[in-house]
Amino acid sequence: EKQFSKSIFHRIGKPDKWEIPFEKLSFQSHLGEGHFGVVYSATLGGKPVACKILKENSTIDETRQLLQEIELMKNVGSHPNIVSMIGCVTQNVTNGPILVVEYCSMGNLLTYLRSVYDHTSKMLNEYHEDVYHDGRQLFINKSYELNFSQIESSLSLSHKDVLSFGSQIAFGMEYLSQQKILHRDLAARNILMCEDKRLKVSDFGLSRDVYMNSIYYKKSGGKLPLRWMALESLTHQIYSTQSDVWSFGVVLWEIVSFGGLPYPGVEAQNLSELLKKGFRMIKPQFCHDKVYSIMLDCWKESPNDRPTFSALKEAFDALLATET
Ligand code: ACK
Repeated sequence: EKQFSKSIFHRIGKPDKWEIPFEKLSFQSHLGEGHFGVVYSATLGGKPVACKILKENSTIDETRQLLQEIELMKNVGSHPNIVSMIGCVTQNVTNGPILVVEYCSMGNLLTYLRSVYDHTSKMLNEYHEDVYHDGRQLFINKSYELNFSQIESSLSLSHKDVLSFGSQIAFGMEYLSQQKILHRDLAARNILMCEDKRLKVSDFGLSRDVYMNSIYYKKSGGKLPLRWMALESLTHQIYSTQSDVWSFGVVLWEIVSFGGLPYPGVEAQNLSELLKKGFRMIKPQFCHDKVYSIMLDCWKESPNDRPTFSALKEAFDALLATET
């Protein structure tokens, strides 16, 4: 199968303006692994870039997926809150295609949130013996009467950061939806961070162009991000921009819970039954009411009752404007 994948690869794609000669890339370090690819940092003419390549022994299907991702990204265009494509290597390479994208120095949002959590709980534990954590939830002994702003001042994730994250992700997703692209795997692990806490929506591994249909029916199986999926995606395999909005609500929950696993204590296979009955995640301890109410709106049962990404961006910008 591998040989076949190489031969199909050689037949695919004529070089276009995106083509980068392989020699121009100097590879540096292994950044991590995604769905099916491996990500390396590299430089291109002295500029840092990130390169996505296939894992060893990739199948023909994975080769096809990476080529599909390359083609999709060529058409996405650039936006400040979307990881943009720099180019690709598809000619004269034996180990499969390479997708070259802009480098985001701070890595993914989930890792960032968890390091904020670890740093903070360590700091709090040093100063307040009655602050303890269970899983990823922080508990504070009421007798200390620590209020949110005191806690917040010791975090490197302020309420303003939360609002800015919400606005940035919604802005990037608004752009994607205007390009008629569904993400279908919007999660903190698929959002990258650059300097100054600038966020970029990434990983179009599962995304699909929607073209004429605004709703995409997924036919075949595969590993699904169950805890991020909208109710109609879980029950009827229906995906739309409004199911991406549901996932956006889960990302908000990940942010305010410092990188917690959504639906703590719930088995993923029981999720759709619970959601059908109206069960939703409770407000995380450090979450402001207004942010929680936006989350709940994203998790409305009927897709049309959920806010649009444009409305979400406006809502976060309005909340940001009230912060000084
Ligand atoms: O937290 P990370 O370093 O950020 O670990 C993951 C890993 O590769 C697998 O996706 C990192 N990564 C992916 N794309 C980029 C990029 N464009 N810039 C920097 N790091 C990236 C990601």
